[in-house]
Amino acid sequence: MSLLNILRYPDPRLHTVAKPVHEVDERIRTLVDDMLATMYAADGVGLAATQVDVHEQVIVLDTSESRDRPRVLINPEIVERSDETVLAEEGCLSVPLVYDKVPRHARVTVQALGRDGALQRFDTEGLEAVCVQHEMDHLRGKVFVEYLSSLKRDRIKTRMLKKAREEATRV
Ligand code: K2U
Ligand code: ZN
Repeated sequence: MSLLNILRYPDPRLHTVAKPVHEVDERIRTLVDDMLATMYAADGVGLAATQVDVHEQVIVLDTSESRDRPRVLINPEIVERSDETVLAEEGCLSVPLVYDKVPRHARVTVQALGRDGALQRFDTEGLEAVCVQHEMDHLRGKVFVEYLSSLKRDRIKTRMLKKAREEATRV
């Protein structure tokens, strides 16, 4: 298994729209395994393939306390969503150290292929529902800071670019 490089906002590749996976084959299973290893290593609870510069519809997540109950979502669709919304604090591995509240549907029903290629359908709520919506935004080329005001977003962009410059000049 390999740890993959996570793109940092405002990298333009984060705004690429992911394409559907045509076959859940060895290449996709290896990608899933590498994404899971990368997510756990980065202490994330979710990761979209877009964030590792692979523009196919693959998401991994694990919102369990024990960090040992991964979900793999290939070609995910939200087929039902509650009218009720929640305002939850979000972060993003592509926008480190930035947290802010984003409105999300409180409950969603998700349909996707699993790592074995089988169709799965489940209802979820709470942190997992927020995470699924956050990750599916990534597959549409959307980063959570785009829900924030332009003033906040511009400040974040400036901070991220400054951080990237500092890291590039660090020996
Ligand atoms: O997409 C990512 O960068 C992974 C996010 C997923 C996520 C965002 C918001 C809410 C739940 C999951 C990371 O896991 S960021 C870590 C995190 C987790 C919960 C709340 C805030 C930040
Ligand atoms: Zn994210």
